[in-house]
Amino acid sequence: MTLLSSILGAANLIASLPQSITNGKCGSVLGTLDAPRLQPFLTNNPLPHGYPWGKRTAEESSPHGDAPNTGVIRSFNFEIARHWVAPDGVNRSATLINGQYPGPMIEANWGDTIQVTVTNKISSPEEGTSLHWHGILQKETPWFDGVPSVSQCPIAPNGTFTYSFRADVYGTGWYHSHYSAQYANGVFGPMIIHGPAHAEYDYDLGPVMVNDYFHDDYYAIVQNITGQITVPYSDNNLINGKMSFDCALARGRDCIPNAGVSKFKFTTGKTHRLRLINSGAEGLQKFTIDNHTMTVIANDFVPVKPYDTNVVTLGVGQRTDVIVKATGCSTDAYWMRSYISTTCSHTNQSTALAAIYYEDANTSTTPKSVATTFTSTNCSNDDISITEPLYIEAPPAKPAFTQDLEISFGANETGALVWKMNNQSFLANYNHPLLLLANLGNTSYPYDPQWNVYNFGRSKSIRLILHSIDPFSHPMHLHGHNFWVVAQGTGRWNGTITRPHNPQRRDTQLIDAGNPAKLEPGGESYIVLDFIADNPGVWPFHCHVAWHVSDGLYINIMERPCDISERSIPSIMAQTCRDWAYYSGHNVVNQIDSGE
Ligand SMILES: *[C@@H]1O[C@H](CO)[C@@H](O)[C@H](O)[C@H]1NC(C)=O
Ligand SMILES: *[C@@H]1O[C@H](CO)[C@@H](O)[C@H](O)[C@H]1NC(C)=O
Ligand SMILES: *[C@@H]1O[C@H](CO)[C@@H](O)[C@H](O)[C@H]1NC(C)=O
Ligand SMILES: *[C@@H]1O[C@H](CO)[C@@H](O)[C@H](O)[C@H]1NC(C)=O
Ligand SMILES: *[C@@H]1O[C@H](CO)[C@@H](O)[C@H](O)[C@H]1NC(C)=O
Ligand SMILES: *[C@@H]1O[C@H](CO)[C@@H](O)[C@H](O)[C@H]1NC(C)=O
Ligand SMILES: *[C@@H]1O[C@H](CO)[C@@H](O)[C@H](O)[C@H]1NC(C)=O
Ligand SMILES: *[C@@H]1O[C@H](CO)[C@@H](O)[C@H](O)[C@H]1NC(C)=O
Ligand SMILES: *[C@@H]1O[C@H](CO)[C@@H](O)[C@H](O)[C@H]1NC(C)=O
Ligand SMILES: *[C@@H]1O[C@H](CO)[C@@H](O)[C@H](O)[C@H]1NC(C)=O
Ligand SMILES: *[C@@H]1O[C@H](CO)[C@@H](O)[C@H](O)[C@H]1NC(C)=O
Ligand SMILES: [Cu+2]
Repeated sequence: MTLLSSILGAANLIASLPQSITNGKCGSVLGTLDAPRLQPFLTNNPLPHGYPWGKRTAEESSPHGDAPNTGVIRSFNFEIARHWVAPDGVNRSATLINGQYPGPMIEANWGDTIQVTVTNKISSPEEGTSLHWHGILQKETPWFDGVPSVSQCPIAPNGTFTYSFRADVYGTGWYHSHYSAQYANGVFGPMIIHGPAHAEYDYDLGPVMVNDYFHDDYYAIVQNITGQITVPYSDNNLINGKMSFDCALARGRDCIPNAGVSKFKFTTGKTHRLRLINSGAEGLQKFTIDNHTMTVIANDFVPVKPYDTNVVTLGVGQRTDVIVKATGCSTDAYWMRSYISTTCSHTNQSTALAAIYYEDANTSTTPKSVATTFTSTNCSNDDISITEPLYIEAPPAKPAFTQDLEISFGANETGALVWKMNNQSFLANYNHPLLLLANLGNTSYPYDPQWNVYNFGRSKSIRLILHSIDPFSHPMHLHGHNFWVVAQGTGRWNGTITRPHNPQRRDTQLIDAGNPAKLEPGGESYIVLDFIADNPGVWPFHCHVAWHVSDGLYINIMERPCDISERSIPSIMAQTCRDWAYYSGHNVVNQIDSGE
């Protein structure tokens, strides 16, 4: 019997393993019926006009320009170390934060300061680390963006580093290690920032993290694929860190069948907010709920005018907030399903399942609902003509600078097969973070073309026209900004902008697969991204597929370098580099990939 038919056909849905073995011994309740519903905001704040953000509203305040400053600090202590866990029943050594898989939830109000003290206890073997706060703009603190070789040196083994930044956007986010592909080992978690309401709903069920899952250590995977054409197949697909596995495929590892799936509660007639996050390494997800329609209300940190769908497409790094009306009866149970697209990605077990129980349902029963059929099999996000931001904002009619970028795959000068942007693959140097060099006035690196720095000088606005002819889709993520997606499609862009007064905005967008068999102009795919250069710093723009960024699909955008040199950077940044220099001078750092 296959895994899915054994789960779907089971008499009851009682997990064979406790939460402490599947998701870590330190008290994570994510994915269990004990997970608390979230409140509209944290109340231990000053509440001018009744809200932490005062009179600001989603319709009239820019979600990325008008952040309040509440003066409230939310502190967290994160210890990163290796632990044995079995999220799907296969016992493996993972790299976890505070012993939890996924990592602890960060929750804050818009305008609060999030302060996270990270201690690197990764041992046997030791590794550097650093944490990136996906989607946070970091306008006041570009050095806390968490990218080794760009904004900081890695945190050395046994080292401690405190990130401190404003929750300058609101909605559903996540954080993850940006050191090599380390996050695929478990170094990630949800980050929820409460802001002005922009849709009505009764209950906030909190994060729903979906991710492809690999039993092997990320290091072994990267070692196997770097410089080659091999693609790794994920072993499983998880919702909030849970799913069962077919132990016949465990390749000799300890495996316990029926480890258990995540469970959620619905209340008849009520509306429920689900915060979908693709925290995977490679897999593009198609998310559905049997017999229920979803209303999309935000993409990444950008609220949108609500629209209905029966399937949500999520590239790696993307988030979508949906509202689901509980239209069933009080004793009903339904399946939530997320599929790794086998057209767009590579997996040996595509389907993740979680159970939804209505208020009077027996929470041990196996749902008997029928899967939603959907026709969206492409590797694109929803059509940008239907994803309209709630807060209206037009890009400049004519960008100050336009940069064409061509994605390709091929041999580098030493014959390794790598990903390239404009014929150059990225390779990091952990010892020389670009932001710190730029702060010292050094913005030109003629001997280091592999750093892939695009210096846009004083340009006030930038347009990136990204082309691709290779047969993969790529979720492209820009740090420090929410870009406008002014166009996407196949062939050559003809200059037409979708909804010029208010195009789609977000921080990660899929570029669909090109068709290498078709000669131009038919075979290319493209996305066109505009942003205002209002954030002096060095901002990575990269594919979020862990294996692609490992193989160099990455550039650095240097924005307003003159303003970078005027910033006063905290001395902890230089100290972290001295500590890393000491560590790397006395130990071999096996940088197997681009570094990111
Ligand atoms: C709930 O379902 C389980 C499994 O089918 C069953 O063993 C149990 O008796 C049921 N509980 C109630 C209260 O009906
Ligand atoms: C997983 O393996 C480790 C190391 O062999 C062992 O200490 C631990 O008890 C195992 N966990 C389970 C649930 O079998
Ligand atoms: C880190 O601490 C552990 C335990 O004290 C020690 O064994 C290890 O050598 C230390 N590593 C470094 C790089 O200092
Ligand atoms: C690496 O490749 C070898 C040879 O193909 C294979 O036996 C091994 O399982 C692979 N390891 C991982 C982690 O993919
Ligand atoms: C080519 O890529 C390989 C694999 O990432 C790397 O080790 C090597 O240094 C690269 N060569 C050059 C010239 O950048
Ligand atoms: C649920 O969906 C199935 C399959 O599409 C359909 O047959 C059934 O009528 C639906 N039930 C409800 C309660 O909507
Ligand atoms: C996963 O799928 C690939 C491609 O179909 C196959 O070569 C490989 O053997 C599979 N691995 C396992 C563990 O089933
Ligand atoms: C891909 O599918 C989505 C639905 O999920 C649709 O909105 C979009 O138009 C499709 N894109 C293309 C290029 O066909
Ligand atoms: C791309 O780079 C390679 C060296 O890695 C060089 O041989 C080749 O001429 C370049 N191609 C183009 C079109 O610039
Ligand atoms: C800038 O930094 C690069 C990389 O460390 C170095 O090679 C170069 O000499 C520096 N330039 C100046 C003017 O210091
Ligand atoms: C440009 O492309 C868009 C989208 O493919 C199409 O709808 C439009 O008709 C084209 N306009 C011109 C002038 O070719
Ligand atoms: Cu990619």
